Amino acid sequence: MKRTFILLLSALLSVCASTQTTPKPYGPTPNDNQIRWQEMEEYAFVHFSINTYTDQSWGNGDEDPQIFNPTELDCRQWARVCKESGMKGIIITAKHHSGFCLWPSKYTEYSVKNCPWKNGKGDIVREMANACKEYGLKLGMYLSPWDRNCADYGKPEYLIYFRNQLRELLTNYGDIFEIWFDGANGGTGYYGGAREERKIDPKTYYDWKNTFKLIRELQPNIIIWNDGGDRADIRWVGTEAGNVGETNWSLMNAKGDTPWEMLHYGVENGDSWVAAEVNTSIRPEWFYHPSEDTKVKSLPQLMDIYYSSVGRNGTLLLNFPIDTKGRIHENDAKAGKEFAQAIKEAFKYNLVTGKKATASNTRANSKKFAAANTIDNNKETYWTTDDNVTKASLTIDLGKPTTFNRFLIQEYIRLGQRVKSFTVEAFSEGKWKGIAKANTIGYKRILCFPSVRASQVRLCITDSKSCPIISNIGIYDAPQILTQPSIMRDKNGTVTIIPADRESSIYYTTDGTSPTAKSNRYNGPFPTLGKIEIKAIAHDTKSGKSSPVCSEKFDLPHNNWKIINSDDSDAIKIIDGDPVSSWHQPKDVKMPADIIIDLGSNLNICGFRYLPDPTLWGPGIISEYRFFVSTDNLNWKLVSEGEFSNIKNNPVRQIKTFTTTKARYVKFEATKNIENNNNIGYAEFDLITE
Ligand code: FUL
Repeated sequence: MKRTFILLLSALLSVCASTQTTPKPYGPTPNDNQIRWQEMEEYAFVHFSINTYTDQSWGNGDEDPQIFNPTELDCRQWARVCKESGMKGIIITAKHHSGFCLWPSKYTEYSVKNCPWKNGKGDIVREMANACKEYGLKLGMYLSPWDRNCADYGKPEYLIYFRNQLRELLTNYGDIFEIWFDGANGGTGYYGGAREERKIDPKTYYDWKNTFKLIRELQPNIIIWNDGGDRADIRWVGTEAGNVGETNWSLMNAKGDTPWEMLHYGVENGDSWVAAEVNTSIRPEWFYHPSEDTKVKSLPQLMDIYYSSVGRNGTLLLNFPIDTKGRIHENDAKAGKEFAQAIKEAFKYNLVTGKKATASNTRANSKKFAAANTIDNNKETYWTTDDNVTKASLTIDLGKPTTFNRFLIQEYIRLGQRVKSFTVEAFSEGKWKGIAKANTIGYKRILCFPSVRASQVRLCITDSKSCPIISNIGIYDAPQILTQPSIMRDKNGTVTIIPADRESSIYYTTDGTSPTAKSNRYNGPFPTLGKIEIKAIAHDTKSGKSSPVCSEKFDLPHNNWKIINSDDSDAIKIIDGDPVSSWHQPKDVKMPADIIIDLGSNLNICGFRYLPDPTLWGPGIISEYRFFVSTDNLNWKLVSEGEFSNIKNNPVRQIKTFTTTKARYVKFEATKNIENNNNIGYAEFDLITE
């Protein structure tokens, strides 16, 4: 009896002792929904709407539902492709800015109800939900708050409509893991025939507080994405290019504005847990455009995005556009599959498996907090130090000289994000050498560096808000992936191919065929004439490996072009073929502002391309334009006008086409920019000729 009592007492005491030594949470911590979401790491977007059929980035709300007619729509193919691309869920654009609904909403006629597809009896959201279930994927909804079709948009009544649609989407399609409210809000549109501009205050108009309440009632496990108004569960990272800051705190402040820096880097001492979601498209644009079939991101580009999102404490939301047939294009499917395989390959074998880990300090000298917990393949155990220790090191003995080029580390975020800076060192040839350093860790951090051969690896936490808590460490030797070169053609037709690294050789073709190591070897810039397609690869003779193919189609060179309404000699930068150089209209020029180009002779023109200035600050990106042609520089004909819809968030090359017309002079008129001021910039301007 006495023995049992003593045993019980000592068991109780040891439980108390270990609970006493468990670190207390530091600062804001994620809730279960946020943790579940973060652990998904990668999930997909599918963009599909009425504007898929007009080749535009956004619909205006007046497109006829009759044009929406996918002949081979197959949501199971979308799910299969996403699954094979490593995605854990799919967020579907149930309603984009046009207001066109992919489900037969009871509250509008502007939906699949009135299109030829399945004689108006179909429901794409339902087919998506079923396909996700079949493939073991989670389902998410994109419901654009902005609705360019709805007559009530801008009025208080719209909120009832918006919430009714939310209710439909969040009750009829099973569990929804994430809801996405885009930040583009208010502007011109059809609005039931009013065809006007309607402005709203995105912070107040949607009464986010009560809208969020409704959402959580309907779907208690959901994650809410919202880049304006009330702070939601996760945040946008301020760019659609596919990266978050190298320093990335999962914290924000619950109130106040969110300038770009906060979105991109988080807020070190923020009062709320709002982790980062990196959204980007597998092509330059979000919706399907046939002209981008050759612009699908290459494997090196996708890997770079992976390391700059998941590898920097973010999740990756990767978009697959749906084509006019209703399928993900084969090029995108192929790229997605290669991407998933490359990630698998890179992290196939963790070199720390079965090795020994020791630390400079272990909390209460307890096994429960020992260094070995970082390499035990169990995310619930961790290494931590005594409370007052904010600098500490952990060494992994690899047993023998081992080659590696990736270091992966995870904090136990349930107790907060703590580490402010750390370094990684390698022991080789009898001494320690620094190989990488960074600031934040968070849920997951992956550091990439040139291959190192070493027998020991040391993690040094150099600063932490409180005792560091590390749950997992991985060391990997990822296979080399060659990056493709980039191709440029100048004003006079001279082609330059720029390698991404100094070691590999470049091979190219000019006849549209795929280059191999037997094609022309690039030895320097070469002249070309007329319209041409150049394809190039980088090739490493040692490994025999080649990069993906880079391909560029060029229209006529600009030899005889002259900008005739500016004396500034720098204006030529608009047509010099170099996407990095840019030119801005002089400060005193006000909207609308023109550039007029003399083409030297009459050409058959059927479109133009505009690349905005790529610099981050004050780029003067044109968002609305008019485009005129003339044969005599006196009489001008307007051949195209409109908006560059999503150019603010995604400043990629814009393409506009129109019926072929003969002209010697062209006038590109900027009527509005994204900053609503008179800053007017251009990186490149080009024509599409017949
Ligand atoms: C943007 C939208 O305007 C785009 O069309 C796209 O849906 C993207 C994900 O968000 O801001």
